[in-house]
Amino acid sequence: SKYKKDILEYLMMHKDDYISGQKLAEQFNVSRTAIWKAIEVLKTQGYSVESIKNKGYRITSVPDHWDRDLLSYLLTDSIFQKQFVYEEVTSTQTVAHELLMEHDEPLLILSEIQTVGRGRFKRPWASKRDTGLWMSLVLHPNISYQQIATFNLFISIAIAEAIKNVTQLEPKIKWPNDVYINDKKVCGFLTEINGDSDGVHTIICGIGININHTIEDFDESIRDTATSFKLESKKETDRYIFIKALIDSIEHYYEAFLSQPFKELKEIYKGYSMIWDRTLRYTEGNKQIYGKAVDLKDDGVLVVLDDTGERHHFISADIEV
Ligand code: BTX
Repeated sequence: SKYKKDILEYLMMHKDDYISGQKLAEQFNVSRTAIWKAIEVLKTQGYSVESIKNKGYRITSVPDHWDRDLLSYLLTDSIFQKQFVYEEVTSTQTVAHELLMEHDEPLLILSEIQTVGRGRFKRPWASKRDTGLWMSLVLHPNISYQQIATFNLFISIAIAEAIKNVTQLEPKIKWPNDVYINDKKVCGFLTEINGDSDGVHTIICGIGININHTIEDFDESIRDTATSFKLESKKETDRYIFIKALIDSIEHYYEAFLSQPFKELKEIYKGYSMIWDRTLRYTEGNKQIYGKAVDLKDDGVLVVLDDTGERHHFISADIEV
């Protein structure tokens, strides 16, 4: 239906009121039949629409799959005005790399399922249907290669804060690329860049978050190490409420990333961090050590002290918890 998006937006904007078919027809200058058809489309797409005689229509619940029109309504004020929503892709990162060739503005790419979701170092990222949030964001900063080093730090605060606000759980950042809840991985993200001799011009940030997974939704291989909001909070999270909070938070911290040195957010970051005061195994390339993180430098470098008192510097490492 041509009018589904308009009517959806109107009903969402007046979520607590009943809106009559007559009123909608006048609002959009179409027939009552056209309105009725659009409401039927909403229903087939998973919206519950209450319809009361002499009062009108009201949306009582939204679908549990991603609907691009609802997303676009929620992100009306966002910098991500170009949104791409898919049923299935290999990886939203791969799609993002293709799309950015044709678009110069910020992009948001979301898919219900990824068949070849990927983590760092070509590791697989499990991306089951309807349960999580598998998303890539394309941003166009004008920054130096040196500046990009702290991007992940800002993004991880943004993710942790959104999780905390929406779920009331206690997310912890595992430097450099993950967010954990109760010592289990709930989110992984990765940042890829395009640049030239002048610096970085494109960031492609892929974020995977386990939301409504039950334990059976995870493969054996990650069942002991992965978790979801639902497993931790014992309740479903509305993915639309979460994505809205997440995008708001990311925009806020992206703005901070562009305008403030990381130094100013270091204490907030440390407050969310889970690696302090613990002896952990650090692996970077061929190098492997056991040690305790003792400092995070302003440029994002992590300082780790090993048993013998030697200091090691990491810009990115795998940490075993
Ligand atoms: P990573 O390399 O730190 O994490 C990958 C590792 O995490 C895997 O080897 C596996 O052990 C474990 N793992 C895999 N899937 C899950 C899961 N769903 N929950 C918890 N643990 C898991 C972190 O990489 C970066 C992941 C980014 C994923 C996003 S999703 C949207 C975008 N598209 C895409 O292909 N990747 C990014």
